[in-house]
Amino acid sequence: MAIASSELILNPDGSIYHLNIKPQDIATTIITVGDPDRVDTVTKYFDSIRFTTQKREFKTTTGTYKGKEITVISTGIGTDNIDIVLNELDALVNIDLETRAVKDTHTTLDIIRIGTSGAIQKDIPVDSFLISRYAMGLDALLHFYDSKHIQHFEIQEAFIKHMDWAPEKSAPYVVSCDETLAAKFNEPDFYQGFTATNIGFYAPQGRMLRLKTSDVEMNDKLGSFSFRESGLNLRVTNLEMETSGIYGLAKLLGHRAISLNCILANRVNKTFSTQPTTQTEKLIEEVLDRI
Ligand code: R1P
Repeated sequence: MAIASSELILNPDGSIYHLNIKPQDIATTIITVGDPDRVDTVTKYFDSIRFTTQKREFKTTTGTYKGKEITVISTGIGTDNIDIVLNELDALVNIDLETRAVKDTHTTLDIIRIGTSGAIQKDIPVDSFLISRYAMGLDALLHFYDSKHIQHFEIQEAFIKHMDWAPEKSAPYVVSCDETLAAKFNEPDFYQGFTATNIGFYAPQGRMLRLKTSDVEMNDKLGSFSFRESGLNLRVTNLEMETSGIYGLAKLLGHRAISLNCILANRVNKTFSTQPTTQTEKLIEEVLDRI
């Protein structure tokens, strides 16, 4: 059945609405970064580039790295943008944009986020690398999708209780990475993380400049949460703004996703990296060589 033009919006040249790209413009391995300027920082390592475009915060470049075709796309900040990027990337491979019908055969994308983040555990230092094995979504995105079957309810319930989570905030949801892709990012090079994703940078991550947060103990409680049941031993390791949305939507849409973070701040020790650009670039090099 054809999807209406109001639901699947295409530009006059046939490209998808926000990303401004066509099916032939992307590879099946996709690296996402937050900052549009970071796209070039990744693709400068490529052997060759065959496509590049930008619309709003969504810059896309496709090329090859050591012979492997990869697309790098910037998402901007937040899970609201992740909603657009994941749905539109999926539409490019799994919907026939001419007939507007879902294709009979499914194409799986490998989606690899290379991001930056702040640790909320004392022992995870700035400049270290972390893979998010799980994500705690504090951002509500997944609740708008039929998604209960991919959420980890036991962890969610324990978290809500531990945090004394205020009911006026959206219910936390827990989603996980793709284990196959994650297997390439083990200790000691990568901390194995449980990443909390929230909808803002300041109060939603416990920062107070001139405004007081509604729960001044939020980060302390986040840091002291632990879940030791069902063969799991989890603690919340870091805070950022995209991973839960990527994991949730990738799983629902049948794609494989991992999120890799360069830890730039330690919120407990109150430290910030003195070499954020160099370290983020080191993470990029690591990731390109492992995927
Ligand atoms: C906030 O400064 C931004 O940086 C982090 C957060 O998730 C948020 O997007 O990630 P990126 O560096 O990947 O954008």
